[in-house]
Amino acid sequence: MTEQSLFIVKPDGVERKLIGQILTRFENKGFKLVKLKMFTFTKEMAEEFYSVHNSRPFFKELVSFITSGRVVAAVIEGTNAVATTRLMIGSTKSFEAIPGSIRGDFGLGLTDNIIHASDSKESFEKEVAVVFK
Ligand code: 3AN
Repeated sequence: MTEQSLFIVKPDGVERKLIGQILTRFENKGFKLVKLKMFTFTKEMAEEFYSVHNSRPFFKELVSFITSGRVVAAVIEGTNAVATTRLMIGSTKSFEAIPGSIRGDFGLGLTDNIIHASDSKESFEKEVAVVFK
């Protein structure tokens, strides 16, 4: 089923010059890039973007990290985009992520885990509205 998803190269990924390699993986996989934007999250945007996590103990750290530098957001389109993108990014804890996944190949961090991707159609719709409004 053709659908869309969103991913964000986080400040650590931008700082480490991984934007090109990450976009290439999605293009090589067969996804079409339909929107692309480089920007810095404001605190308000970040709190809205991560609102599902606002009662978690790591919420402040998460907002502080995502607002710490420029990010690149992309909307991609293709078969099974949400689930396939989650497979491509790997587990939340980069140190446990399977080699071959983006987190598995490029990092060891948890808060600084290189990339975010929508985990459902509902998250995608909410996240697009925050980032591409
Ligand atoms: P994912 O990004 O794999 O969907 P979520 O949605 O569980 O992971 O968490 C959102 C973000 O919150 C993660 N990308 C990570 O940066 C951060 N995070 C998740 N769990 C923790 C934790 N236990 N401690 C610190 N940060 C965390």
